[in-house]
Amino acid sequence: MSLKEALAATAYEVEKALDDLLPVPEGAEARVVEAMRYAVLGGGKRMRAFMVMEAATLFGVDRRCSARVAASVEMLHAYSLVHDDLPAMDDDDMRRGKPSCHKAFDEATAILAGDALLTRAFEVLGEPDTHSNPEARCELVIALGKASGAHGMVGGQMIDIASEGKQLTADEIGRLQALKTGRLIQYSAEAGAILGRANSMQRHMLVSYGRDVGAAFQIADDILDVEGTAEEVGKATGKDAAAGKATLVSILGLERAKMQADMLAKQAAEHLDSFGEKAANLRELAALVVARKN
Ligand code: GRG
Repeated sequence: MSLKEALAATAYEVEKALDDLLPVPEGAEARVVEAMRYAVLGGGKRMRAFMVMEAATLFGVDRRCSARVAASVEMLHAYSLVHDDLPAMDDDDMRRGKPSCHKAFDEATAILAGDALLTRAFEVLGEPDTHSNPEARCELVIALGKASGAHGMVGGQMIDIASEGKQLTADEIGRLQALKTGRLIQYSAEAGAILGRANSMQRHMLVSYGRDVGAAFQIADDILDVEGTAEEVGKATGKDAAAGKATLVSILGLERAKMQADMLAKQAAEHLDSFGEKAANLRELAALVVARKN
């Protein structure tokens, strides 16, 4: 199976898991679940989900378990996109090629849908079907909390907001991006190791892989913001420059930024040497992340 086929097959599997995990209730609260489903189903590259599933495959984890963790990560990711698109944040009308959640529903519903996606993500991780070992479930919950909270993704978003109009150094931008984007991608690889009860060296290798893929991904995203069109990317482009936001592209220039992303993707793949052929898809994914057009 080619990487493209593997990505499509995993996306299908995770879509099914998300559909099952988000049933629409009776009653007036149905609207928030409809908004959650609107935000998380039927879109996105499912790159984080693929990383969870592929990393778990290295340890022969049951795919029904890893699909639940992949679905949790996609719920958490979707929450961040819904909240990031709100008028109080980035104020974006389009996401994944369709109206953003607050445009399709309303602002209050979008806030609630984001909140409920976040909480459902943790609930799913804690449920016995996710792993027979409660210690593994606790580790999944704690690591996701660290990756997504004030010392992770939300912290990165706070730094981003607090830095508006300021000239950041390359190191400061690197830290901001490692928190805002990188930590959840890193978690996606680490979650596979947690599910597989990997030893500390294997877990460390997957964490390093996730960290470098996350950094490469963000540089590629900044490059797309400069070079991509809204049709290709599924959201407005040119936003960083319009907002006067410093990125590694604005500091290093396009060519050096591309070199840096390529270097990180190569380094990410090298962290997986000890896993041999079984990690071929994850290695190819690292290359795809920097070559992508959306
Ligand atoms: C908690 C409000 C809040 C925000 C956290 C992650 C984040 C910060 C905001 C999301 C907006 C954003 C542009 C983040 C940068 C990371 C990024 C490029 C996300 C988009 O990820 P993709 O390309 O999206 O994987 P798909 O749609 O393919 O899932």
